[in-house]
Amino acid sequence: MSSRAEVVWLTGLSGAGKSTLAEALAAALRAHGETVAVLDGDVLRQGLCSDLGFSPEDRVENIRRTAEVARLMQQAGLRVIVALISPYAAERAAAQARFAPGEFIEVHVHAPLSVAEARDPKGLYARARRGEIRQFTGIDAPYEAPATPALRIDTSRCNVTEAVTQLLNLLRPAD
Ligand code: GGZ
Repeated sequence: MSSRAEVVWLTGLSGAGKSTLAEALAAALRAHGETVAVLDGDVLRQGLCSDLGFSPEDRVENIRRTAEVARLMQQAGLRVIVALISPYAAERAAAQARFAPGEFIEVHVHAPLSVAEARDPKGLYARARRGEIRQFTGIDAPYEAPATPALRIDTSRCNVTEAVTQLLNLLRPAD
């Protein structure tokens, strides 16, 4: 069996809770002594992916770059948690294909669109509804929900602690 820590790939709508769960899971794993990197789409888009927008082509490239960085980090011995909308099933499959079997865990962080839109922490859904932002996932750009994720967490039905417990139960203990 591989001794590399699995990559946890959190996919879901903006406002579904990916970043919150990524940071909470990272904190829990660090408390167990793991060295953890979080690759958050919102952060990556400020640097590594600052040349990319939200066209389908740019999202494909965004997912590809993120998967590649995740792979490099994982090979260097880190636990990697990805929080990326990653709306296309084919691109998530391509990301998974970069890893050995069992080393990529796809988690659908789900909230009904109405819930994600009501949270709207940055006001992006409101701007998308007003037409100020185009190609916004869930409004006028698609989100292809995973058919068979390792785990689906409905963040409208459980709290962060419960969600982290479910995530931890998926993972092998660190070597
Ligand atoms: C989706 C957008 C958009 C559009 C800006 N569509 O929830 P956030 O605000 O803080 O994080 C989201 C982030 C999405 O980046 P990703 O790299 O995860 O997307 S993808 O995997 O589809 O490439 C959101 C914000 O950027 N944002 N405009 N049009 N989200």
